[in-house]
Amino acid sequence: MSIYLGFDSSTQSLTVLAIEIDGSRRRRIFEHSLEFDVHFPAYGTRNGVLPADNPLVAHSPPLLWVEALDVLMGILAKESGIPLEQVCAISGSGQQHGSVYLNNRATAALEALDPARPLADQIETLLSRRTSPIWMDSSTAEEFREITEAIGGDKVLAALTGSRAFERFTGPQIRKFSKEDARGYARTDKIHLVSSFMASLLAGKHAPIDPGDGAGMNLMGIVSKLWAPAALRATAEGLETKLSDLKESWSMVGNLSSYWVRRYGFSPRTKVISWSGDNPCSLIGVGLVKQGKVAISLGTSTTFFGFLPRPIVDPTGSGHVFGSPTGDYMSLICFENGGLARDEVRKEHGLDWQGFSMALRSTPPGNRGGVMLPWFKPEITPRVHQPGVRRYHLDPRDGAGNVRAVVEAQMMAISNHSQWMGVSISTVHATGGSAVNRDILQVMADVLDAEVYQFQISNSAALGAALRAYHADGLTDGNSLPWEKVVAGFAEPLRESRIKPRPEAVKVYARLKPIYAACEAHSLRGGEDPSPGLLRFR
Ligand code: XUL
Repeated sequence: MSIYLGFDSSTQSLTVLAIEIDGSRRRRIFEHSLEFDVHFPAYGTRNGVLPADNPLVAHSPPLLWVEALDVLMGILAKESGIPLEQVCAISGSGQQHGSVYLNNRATAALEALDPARPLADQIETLLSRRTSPIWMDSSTAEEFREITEAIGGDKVLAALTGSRAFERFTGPQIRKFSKEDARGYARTDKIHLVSSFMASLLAGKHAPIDPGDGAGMNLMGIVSKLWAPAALRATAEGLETKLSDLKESWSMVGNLSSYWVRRYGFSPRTKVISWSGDNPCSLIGVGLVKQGKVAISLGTSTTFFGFLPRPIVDPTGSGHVFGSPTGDYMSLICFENGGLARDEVRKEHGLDWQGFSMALRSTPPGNRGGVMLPWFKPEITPRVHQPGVRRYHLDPRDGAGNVRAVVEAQMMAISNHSQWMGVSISTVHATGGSAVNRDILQVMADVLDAEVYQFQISNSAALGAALRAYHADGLTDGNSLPWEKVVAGFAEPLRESRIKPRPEAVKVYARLKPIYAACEAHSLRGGEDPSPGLLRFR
């Protein structure tokens, strides 16, 4: 019997998922989440993010993640009933793009963590930047333009790194830090992603960055999977000496540091496997280990992604190619106005989640031509700098209409902006917190004209991380298990969960999707007024 742990360090919470594998018997044995705002109110975060005057700025306190890891390990030791000394390997998933900045005391201090003292107290003095810019930050427009120009344009950067520059990507974020706080940047000895930072805490040494998460930085060659010197030069001086190494996703970082062994009773033989980004981990957690199907993750962000055998670049510039933890690739588009936008509408109209579902059920597909552009926060896809909800033929006081409008908008945006991937979508694997809501998934099925499946474990990022730990544990023992076998029995969609597209609704959305695109164009680029089209649609 072998036990594996997968962590998910996300925007709003830290989760751990434990799986047990005993021959063909595979089961989840424990899952626990700590919501940052609720469990660690002293950090003052809202939805995991520090309040800021500038709506384009989104930072989180890295010490919060450190403390959450310590507390969650304590819960594993005291409340889970898991024999911790039997945990073979641990891996994890981190919110992508976020970065953590450490000074030159970190290397020695990580190796000598004192199990008698809380971890956060020991990490505090190692930070050369108190806060971490995260994926919701869109304050680096100037820097991403400078990087793009220095490298020779969007197309060159996209071909080199898999994405043109994006505000939230780590390269533009590092450049901004180096410009605004040159001394802080000079004091920085090591820059980590959330994923490699958390892995470093576990292993008690600097962990490498994997190509899954490394691709979200505008710094890694997407084909070579090495740091791209031209991108480093365009970003900040001396960057090549500050980044952690890039290594395959299945690399063993080391054994669990004695901090965890002595403080909580793990075995010193427990392996720490490289962490990856949450989307690459989810790819594994929903079983997308070969080409064909696609997944939609309904978390704080909404992401749409699929497995790719080779990197292809989005000619429209809104999508990304990341590494897959299998060693292949994945395509992805990301929407910032996901879970929080749905929640905003729900709260605005005084509804609970049941009321939200009822509203979806009581309104017709197409919402009688009432359209919302749900840009509560700056949007990534399409790029929206000035946040603000836009409505067409939709009364802001109409609760049910606004509920349907926000969900339809999210699904139509996915459909319209994913065309570059060139995949014909017939089946969608739905994951993330909101994937438990079948009424939301019905809209997804109708808009995309695809069958939608749910999973037994909705935190596919934590599951993917635990499965990656299992896979890598085998590899380090000379046992190379095919990925289909790794994910079998866990990351399989529930057959009985199938939600079928309804032909009448599919026809409605085939007419509405181009009008939705016209609303976006009207609002962002001063395109033609979509009202006549909407009135005809009604
Ligand atoms: C992906 C992205 C988000 C974060 C959320 O590019 O920015 O999905 O990974 O944690």
